[in-house]
Amino acid sequence: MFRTVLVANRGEIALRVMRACRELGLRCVAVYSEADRDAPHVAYADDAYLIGPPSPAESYLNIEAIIRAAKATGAEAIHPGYGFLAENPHFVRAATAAGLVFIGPPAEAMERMGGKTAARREATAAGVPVVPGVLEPVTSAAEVKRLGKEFGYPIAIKAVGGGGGRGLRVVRSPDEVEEAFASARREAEVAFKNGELYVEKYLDDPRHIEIQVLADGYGNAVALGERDCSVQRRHQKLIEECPSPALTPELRAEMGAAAVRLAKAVGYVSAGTLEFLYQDGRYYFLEMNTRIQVEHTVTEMVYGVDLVAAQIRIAQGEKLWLKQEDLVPRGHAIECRINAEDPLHNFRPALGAIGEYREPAGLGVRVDSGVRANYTVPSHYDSLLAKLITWGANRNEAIARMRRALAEYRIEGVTTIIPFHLAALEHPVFVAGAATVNFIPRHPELLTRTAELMPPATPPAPAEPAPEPRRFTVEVNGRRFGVAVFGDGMSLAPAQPAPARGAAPRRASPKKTTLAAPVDGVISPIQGRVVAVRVAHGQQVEAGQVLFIVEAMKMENEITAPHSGTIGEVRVEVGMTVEAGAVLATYQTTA
Ligand code: MV4
Repeated sequence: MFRTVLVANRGEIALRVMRACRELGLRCVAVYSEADRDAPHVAYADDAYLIGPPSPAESYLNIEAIIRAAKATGAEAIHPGYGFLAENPHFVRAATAAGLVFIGPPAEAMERMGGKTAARREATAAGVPVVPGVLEPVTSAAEVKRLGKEFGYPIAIKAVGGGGGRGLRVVRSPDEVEEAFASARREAEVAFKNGELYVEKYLDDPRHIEIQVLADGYGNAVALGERDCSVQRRHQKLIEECPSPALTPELRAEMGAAAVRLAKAVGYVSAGTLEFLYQDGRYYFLEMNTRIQVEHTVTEMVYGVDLVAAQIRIAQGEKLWLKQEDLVPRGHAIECRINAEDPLHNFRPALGAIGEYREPAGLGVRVDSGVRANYTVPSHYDSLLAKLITWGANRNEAIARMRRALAEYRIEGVTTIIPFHLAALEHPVFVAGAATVNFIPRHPELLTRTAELMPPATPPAPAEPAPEPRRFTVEVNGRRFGVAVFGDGMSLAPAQPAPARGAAPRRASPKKTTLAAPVDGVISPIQGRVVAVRVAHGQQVEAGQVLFIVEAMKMENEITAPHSGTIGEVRVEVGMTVEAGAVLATYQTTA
């Protein structure tokens, strides 16, 4: 048994996990980076520990710093959330070796499902259907051509170390094989440090359906139905729902039984998700996610099970208390991810200072948020601000409720994808429950409608420049401590009176009007790695032209010319890491 849980994550999922801890009577410890001192997850925790600089590699991915924080705060267990270290078997082993309980699967189960060809072999051995294809990596383009002949084009070349669509190439004829094979290998080597590739028959118009499982440490496992996550853009899920409009109760039971067989076969423990493609009434196992997922919420609403609390109780050694026959879906739930992105500019991240912030409420509405009013969202992490989940007695009620809740949501100062969601939820294909993974690319009218629904621009909330901390020496029980007070020192104080509506800006400070850009240049709005440079010194560019691609949190972001003109200096090259606000190129002055 443990009494204190360290949550090795940030944002909405850190809060989600801490809420489950509180309900179970457990103390919760937050960790935070220098960029997250003011973050809601830090304020919520019983105790919080600084683990390093803003960059994830030095903070939320820093295994040693996190284990040190657990030791220093008396935590006995670690919940990893999703992303960051959640599927890293080295982290599991390091935590266990330090005497901590890892709230998640054993390292061995992670490893058995980590490689995609290994996962396909495990599935095949457990009698779970996989997409027709190979069970061992391929070694040459010639071999891929033979497989193309055998399975028939199109085929998919995929990375063994892959996930999230990276290293995926669709090949439609033999003469495309050489190039696709070479470029998939390059991408896989860079992304996963593993250039191994494999081949599957390509399904042209599948749905993404995933099965939620819970397994205990005694060989028991149950399935909690499916989630349909077909509404994705470049492998980023935007809308998820439970149940899938496509499944019958019979198929749900069959896929659930297949998922339970496979989870048991690999010695899985905790919450896990098995991803499938579903097309023409058939399902095919793709891969397993050995973590709690972003969209676990819709399953919770429909099955009435707190999945995070279940993970914790299983980690405490409890035997599974749920019986498969008792797990019956009730009603329908939908989740819309509330990302700070501009849907009209390729969903590029639009993080910044949130001013007014008001969440929807009422029957059947759940908001899992990582932000609040008057909060500057750090640019070092992903763009997920919050998740809006609605439950209804049936799918139409859940949709109507979601449209109502989206319309109530006020987030001022940053651009969000709420208008895109409103457009998707009124689209006849979505309303009919007919969306496949090609829904967004095949319906450009979604973006036309999104443009109509965009709110008028609100002036960005004045970003408070980080003030110098004030330093004090305090004495606690006769021991002296150096204390640094960041901000106004009031952000943790309860019941701050809200400023009256229409009152003067929170801090009238005439100096803090919008700063003039110090240089006339092309600025990266995000921190990330430069993966393409499409401009050179002296080049004439048009406003909106894509000049750079910066990859951040596994997403490629197009950086465009803010206005037309002639480029002076190009200051970055492919492979460089840039900070948010970095000048990537300058314009030549015309004066
Ligand atoms: C596929 C496929 C069609 N056929 N495999 C993309 C990410 C990776 N997890 C699996 N992906 C796909 N694999 C075969 N054999 C289509 C996709 C795919 C996709 C899958 C799930 C959700 C969205 C998608 C969007 C495009 C392609």
